[in-house]
Amino acid sequence: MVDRAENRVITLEEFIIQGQNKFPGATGELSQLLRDIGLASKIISREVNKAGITNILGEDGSTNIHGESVRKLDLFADSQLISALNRSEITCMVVSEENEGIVELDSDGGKYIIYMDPLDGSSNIDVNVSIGSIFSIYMRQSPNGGELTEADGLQPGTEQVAAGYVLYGSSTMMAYTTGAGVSLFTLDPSIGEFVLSNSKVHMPDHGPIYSVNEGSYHSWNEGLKQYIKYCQVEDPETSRPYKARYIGSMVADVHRTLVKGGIFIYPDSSQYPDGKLRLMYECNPLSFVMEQAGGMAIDGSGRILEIQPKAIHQRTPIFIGSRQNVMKVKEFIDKYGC
Ligand code: FDP
Repeated sequence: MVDRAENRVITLEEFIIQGQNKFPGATGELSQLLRDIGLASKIISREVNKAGITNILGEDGSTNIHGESVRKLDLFADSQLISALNRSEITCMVVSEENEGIVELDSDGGKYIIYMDPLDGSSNIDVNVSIGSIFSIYMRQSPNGGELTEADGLQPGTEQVAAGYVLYGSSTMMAYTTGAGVSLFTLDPSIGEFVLSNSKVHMPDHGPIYSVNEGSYHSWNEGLKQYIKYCQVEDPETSRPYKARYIGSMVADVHRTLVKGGIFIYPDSSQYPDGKLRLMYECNPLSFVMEQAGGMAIDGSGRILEIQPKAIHQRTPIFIGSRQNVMKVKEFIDKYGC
């Protein structure tokens, strides 16, 4: 966004510093963390953009802890983010989708805990479809420098101090929240900076779009089947039939939902009894962003952010998007069962 008053662009760096200055007691560490993530994602964006001309497309031959084949770009993104977080020594714990356990850091004296999915939507990497990075930031609960406890690592999403994502699409965008609204930045390749596009993202309360992998229809519960039928019925008064849009990269599907409204669903099913998507580094951060933009995110019964996690790689069903759409799907689940 051009700052009309001063008629100039505002970079991510400046915006973060302006935010920090509003809190005179702030140590600047959270700002540093956001800047580190911003820098790592610029490097990832550069590699994503030239993926076809460098030897970085394709699988690296291994599988990750979830049994999915690992792409070389996944590993590149993972190592860029970890080294950015390692450098500033303000992080005590990092959990990444790519690593089974907690990532070893050079120093564990910091006060922040990071959960991240370095490259979400990896099955889309080789076909030039939008992918993204997701991050979620918590404060440690135990005293700095001591042993980390379970209470540090397994905090509900309501305790996030910041969260966001970077979308590597037709342009690279970064959205984040620190709990006071959502800010959206676009990477301007000519100056190599994220530039503010919208400092107060507010999503539509309703949107005529549903997003779900309909190939799994027969493994869904009755409530969801009935809701999707409802979306397909013709009723101009309620803008139905809705459009179906499914990219298959959660970041890209959620970003579209944030901008245009509607709903993104990854349900529990006979194939994935607990859902497929990960609570700590996919669903919590994107739910925090969505709620801060005026939307809603539930697991079918309650708020995603209130789930008490039991494991770092835990999965959850998710129904996320415009308030009216999410409340409507809940009506169907309550009526027909989940
Ligand atoms: P992917 O398997 O390509 O990494 O996080 C997993 C994820 O992508 C999400 O980004 C995406 O929304 C979902 O899985 C797609 O799953 P389906 O292929 O089962 O639709």
